[in-house]
Amino acid sequence: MSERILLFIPAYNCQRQIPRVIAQLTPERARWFSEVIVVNNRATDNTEACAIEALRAQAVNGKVLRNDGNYGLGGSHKVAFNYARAHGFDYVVVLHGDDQGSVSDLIPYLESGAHREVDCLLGARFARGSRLTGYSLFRTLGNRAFNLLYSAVSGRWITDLGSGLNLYRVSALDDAFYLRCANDLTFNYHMLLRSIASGWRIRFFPLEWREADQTSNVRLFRQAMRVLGIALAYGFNRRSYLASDFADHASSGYSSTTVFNQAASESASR
Ligand SMILES: Nc1nc2c(ncn2[C@@H]2O[C@H](COP(=O)(O)OP(=O)(O)O)[C@@H](O)[C@H]2O)c(=O)[nH]1
Ligand SMILES: [Mg+2]
Repeated sequence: MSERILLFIPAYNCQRQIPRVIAQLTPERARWFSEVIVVNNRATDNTEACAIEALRAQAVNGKVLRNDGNYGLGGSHKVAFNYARAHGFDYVVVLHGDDQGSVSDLIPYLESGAHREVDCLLGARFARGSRLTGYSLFRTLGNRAFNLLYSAVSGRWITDLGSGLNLYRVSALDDAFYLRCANDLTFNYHMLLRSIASGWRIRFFPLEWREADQTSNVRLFRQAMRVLGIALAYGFNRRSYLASDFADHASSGYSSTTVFNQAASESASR
């Protein structure tokens, strides 16, 4: 089986956590990924240097891409999805750079071949078997309420609107509706609704999600209002929602510069 899986790590101001995320890539886990790209969304701290140092210690084909502008978390997904399509990958795995999740929660599904049966495998923080550590009750309840609302408007049972560990089949990205999803932290909400509307085969899997030294950049009230607005827009006028473009960088493209490029054989651990 010569399938090629890209591991995409979005990173923004996570200098303390990014070394731990990259350290998750022990040889047994790293062998699933043909390449790892850390997409630095113009962090203002030492995220980029920390990512490079951590990649050097791993036997992986690893790159650090620096976005040419701050495109948001959604825009960073667009950089990575475009990259996966342009470079002939079969699947792209997203693992957030702030070490809230563990790639090891996904690997059993790769081992069993579950990814070949679906268009996306979505990590679920609120499914049976999920483990939440240090996550506030307030956020848990809010997320569960939104899961119910989105399930109602989409007609599909949803156990997470967007965790930080997901897999997408690259061929499913070919109709490029992801480019019309918002560039901000609501990207995953849009992706989920559009993938349901497109008839994607979606499977949720339980994972562990931790909140320790991470500083979430989500402003809860503003985010909640946006998330509500998206659900209402979809629920009340799906056709007009699906025809809309929520991106704000659409014309400028999602260009990035490769600032570090390592072949597995060059890395320190060989
Ligand atoms: N907030 C934020 N995070 C970004 C951005 N670009 C990439 N990221 C990464 O996206 C992930 C999610 O962001 P975070 O603020 O932790 O959101 P939360 O985990 O949903 O509370 C983190 O791993 C960030 O490093 C960005 O422009 N803003
Ligand atoms: Mg986070």
